[in-house]
Amino acid sequence: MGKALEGVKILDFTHVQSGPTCTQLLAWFGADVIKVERPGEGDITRGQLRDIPDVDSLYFTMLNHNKRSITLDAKNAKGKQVLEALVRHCDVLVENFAPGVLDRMGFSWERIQQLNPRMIVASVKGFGPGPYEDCKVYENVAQCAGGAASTTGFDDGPPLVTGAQIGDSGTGLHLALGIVTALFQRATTGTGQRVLCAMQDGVLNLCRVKLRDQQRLERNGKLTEYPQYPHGAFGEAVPRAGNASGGGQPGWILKCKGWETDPNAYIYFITQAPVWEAICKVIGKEEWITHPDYAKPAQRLPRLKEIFDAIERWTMTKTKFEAMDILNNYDIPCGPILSMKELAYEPSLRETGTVVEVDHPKRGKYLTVGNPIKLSASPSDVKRSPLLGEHTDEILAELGFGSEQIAAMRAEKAV
Ligand code: CAO
Repeated sequence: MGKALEGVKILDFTHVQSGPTCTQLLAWFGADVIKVERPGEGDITRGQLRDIPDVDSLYFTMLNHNKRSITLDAKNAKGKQVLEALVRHCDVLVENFAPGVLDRMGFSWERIQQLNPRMIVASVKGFGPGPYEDCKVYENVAQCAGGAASTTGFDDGPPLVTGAQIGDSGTGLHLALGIVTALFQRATTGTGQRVLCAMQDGVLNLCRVKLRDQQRLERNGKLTEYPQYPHGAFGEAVPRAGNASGGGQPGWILKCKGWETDPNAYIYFITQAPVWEAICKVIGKEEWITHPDYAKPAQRLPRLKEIFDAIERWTMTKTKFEAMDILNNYDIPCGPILSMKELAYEPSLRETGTVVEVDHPKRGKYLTVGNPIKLSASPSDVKRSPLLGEHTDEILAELGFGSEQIAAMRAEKAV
């Protein structure tokens, strides 16, 4: 069996992170992803955060696997001609330019439909229609505008952004789903459509549980599983909840042996109701199993701080891995705080292809995250990212341009 998206041709007009994460996913599933870049410069991330002089950065290489690269100047007449040929040739155009850029290039939705009525045009923008629709947006702006920052951090501190790229990579994931859905629908309608993912919307979708809590707060004036309950005050909006679990089973991050020197010697501990008895036995608090203040989940809610303090006195006597082993014997949900170093060298992640070593002609071997979505009949092989314009001639030939035309384009720096 071939790859799931074999035969699908993607005109990848994306840059930086949000768009490239989307097209990388499609490439892993077997689509032919043709990355269009500006001659001489390419995607700005090729040169950002470089760890080796004059070599494509990890920022770029880790977001652009399995793609081909063609350079063309979309503002040059010959470059435009190539872009038109690509629009006719491909099934999907994916872009994440600032609002209005594609129109200014002369590739409005109407023009694209004239060229190829089957084409799906998929866009990431910072905001959907509304007061901010013309704004440029980067990751942390989306985290702030989508509700993540106001609900992340501790109550007595400022809003916090998270290291997980929920604005960029999160929106890229949403867009990939929109694209395959539109492709699915095109199979019956025969026509393309536009797919829009606004980063604010994507972040808010991932913060759905906080909008849930906003409404619970407005109805009841308090959130009983939040650390502010019962002694702190609640305002009008969902407060920052520290490390409290977002669900119905209370959890917190607790110190483990070595926390004084190791910043990641911590474990996430969930006091799941069905294993309460086991938790009490493990930490030596058997009296809490039947005690009227602790036996039932609702009775425990006002006492969570005291409960987690007691559990922490136990976790501090174990390393996070020892605690994990013991707790898992009792099905107590918990998770070690793993550093990037630990993840990079975790053998099981290498075995599943989630962490992959890739060889690059200029940088040599480097680690990347492989496709986290595993299809049983269509596994993903991670291939290195293309050098700038590596496939220009090959793609131009596929589009039907002859060698003289290509030479003329080169002379004009159109490609
Ligand atoms: N040939 C010729 N011109 C090209 C080109 C090509 N191959 N590729 C890009 N360009 C030009 C565009 O035409 C545009 O020119 P004009 O402004 O004159 O029309 C110009 O490059 C810059 O495009 P941009 O405004 O998208 O890029 P920027 O670096 O100024 O902004 C970003 C970057 C990410 C803030 C903006 O693209 C954006 O808001 N995108 C949507 C939201 C998004 O995806 N954000 C996440 C990015 S990842 O963190």
